[in-house]
Amino acid sequence: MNTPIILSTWSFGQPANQHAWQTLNQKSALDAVEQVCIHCEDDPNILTVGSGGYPDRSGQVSLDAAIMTAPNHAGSVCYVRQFKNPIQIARYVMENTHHILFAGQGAESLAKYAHLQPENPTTQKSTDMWQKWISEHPEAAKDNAISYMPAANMEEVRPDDPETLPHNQFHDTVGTIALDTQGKLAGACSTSGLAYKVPGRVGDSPIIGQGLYVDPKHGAAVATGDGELVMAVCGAFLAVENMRNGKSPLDAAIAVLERIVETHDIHQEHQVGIITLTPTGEYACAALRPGFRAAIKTNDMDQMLEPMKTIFDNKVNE
Ligand code: SD4
Repeated sequence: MNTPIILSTWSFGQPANQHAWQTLNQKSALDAVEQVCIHCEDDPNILTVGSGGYPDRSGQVSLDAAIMTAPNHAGSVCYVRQFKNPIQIARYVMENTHHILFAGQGAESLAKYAHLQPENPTTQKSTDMWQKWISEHPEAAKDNAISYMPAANMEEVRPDDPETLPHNQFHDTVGTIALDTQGKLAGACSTSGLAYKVPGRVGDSPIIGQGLYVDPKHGAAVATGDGELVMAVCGAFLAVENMRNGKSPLDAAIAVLERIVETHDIHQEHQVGIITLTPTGEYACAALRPGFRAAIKTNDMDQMLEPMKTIFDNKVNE
């Protein structure tokens, strides 16, 4: 019998871990990671997962999600605009189709088989945030070619906490990995992607091997932050591959971040956080820069983890 463990990205991962804990103990890692995502998708106060997320430049929220237990057992969806729980459609894809990724209306048309009711995730709050954003960024709102980068670590912004305000806004994802009492690993992620993205843009989260990868023999990894940086190096796959090649969970994640830095000009808005977990329950949390946090829950622990190592020391490049 294994000791169960679950790790989820960002502060909202902690209540989500608590919500999924019984499921992890009584059912499976797979059910638990799905529960973590549903918990975040259903919470309208989490501004970029599921209902009430940050919209794209046209004011519409679109959602991406993925779930995985093994290279031959994965499902994902992207550009979902009529359902607030994309993770449940992703699980349906994994368990009931021969395919891995469904997009847009194709993904939505599967939702009825997963017994989901349509519900537009674009809420009044999403619309209000969008209207404020276009009034502050009139040029970017008109021109898709103008790049707009959310600031690093906006996932930790809380309006009631002035400490977090300078790191304002705008992207976040719940990514979660778990090991159950049977020694089985599972991972999942769910997001509305980069805030104010160009309509149609899809990030790393729903692409297997980019935002999420699980190999039952070698480990699991999820990435969060700037999807384009993660996608450029097949981030989650590379982290698990590094563990397969003998690196510790921390060195595996750091090697991915180093690869990103080697291949990109890193700007002060850039942040990538990675969490890793082995089939024996060793874990790590690493990031490009401080500010990323992950929640961990075991029989003995229920707390937030700071990155064990970062590539840069400062929250933003100076
Ligand atoms: C994306 N990686 O769509 C996601 C966003 C994210 O924390 O993880 N934000 O690029």
